[in-house]
Amino acid sequence: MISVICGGVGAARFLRGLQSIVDPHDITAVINTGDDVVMHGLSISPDIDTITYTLAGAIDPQRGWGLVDETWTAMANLSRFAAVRPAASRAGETWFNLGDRDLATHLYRTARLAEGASLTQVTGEIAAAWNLGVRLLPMTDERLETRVEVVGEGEISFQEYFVGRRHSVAVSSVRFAGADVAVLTGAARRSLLDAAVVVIAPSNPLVSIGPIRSLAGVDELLTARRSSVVAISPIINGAALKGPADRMLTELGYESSAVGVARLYAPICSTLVIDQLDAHLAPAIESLGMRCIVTDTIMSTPEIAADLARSTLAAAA
Ligand code: FO1
Repeated sequence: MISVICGGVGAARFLRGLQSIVDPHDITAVINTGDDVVMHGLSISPDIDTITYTLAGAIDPQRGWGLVDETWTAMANLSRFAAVRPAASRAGETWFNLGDRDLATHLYRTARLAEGASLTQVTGEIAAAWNLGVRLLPMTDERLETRVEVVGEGEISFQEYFVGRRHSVAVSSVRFAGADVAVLTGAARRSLLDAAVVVIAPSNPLVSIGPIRSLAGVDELLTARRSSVVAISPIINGAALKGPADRMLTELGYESSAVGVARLYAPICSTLVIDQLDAHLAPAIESLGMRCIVTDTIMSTPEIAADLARSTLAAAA
């Protein structure tokens, strides 16, 4: 059994590679829910959605989120109400795009949560509806919300930062509201304890992996089994392939490099997989007490993702 600690796009591509080389039923994904947001009264879990759609082969390949062949009729029709919406109202907002096909997922999730189902149950049902073999688990069934302090603006939600501001504003701090109350689910805990190998996917260490690590006991659990925890650096040649991880690391006082990632993960993880472009950083990473594996980590094709998964599992063996 392999347990993968996941954010969104990078994790989804890694899982797609992994499920092509091992039985998908032997893979569990423990997924960040700090990005979750309520829009139009609908419960949206972006990282769970991205992983579900990617593993189903239904993700939009250009955007990296949402469904392929999407239409946007519902969104377009919301603009009718812009002129009549009272100033203080958030009804009918259109800055966060929900495609017509994607809406079905959020309608189903919201209705099941309202019936009293847990996010773990609903995520399993949605994964089953897409015939996924990989087991998808939200990190928690409680609300934990990633909040971002933007320079000159104050605190906003993660999606207001990521989508609303196109993550192009400087950040001075990040916090995980509710982390003192939210708990890692029992299923996620068992997966992280029982797996032969735990992989930390190439996701943003601060706002994708960070929320999972903020849950009580997670760092302790990983530290206790550190020798079989392997991470893949999402930073290549000093930059993130997608998203704001590089700028965020710098803005929050970390180094935007595979070495910076190694410093964050050294207490919980024995091995870091880095890209060939960063091969010269291997000695600096090893001096932190980690093994360093150098390979191609840019998952531009399913074959490269499969090779990366193979190297990652070999590194853990
Ligand atoms: N990302 C965007 O950049 N713009 C959007 O309008 C947007 C809508 C959206 C709707 C549903 C969903 O599941 C994901 C969506 N995402 C959108 C992606 C998502 O917000 C981010 O990629 C992640 O939160 C970062 O991991």
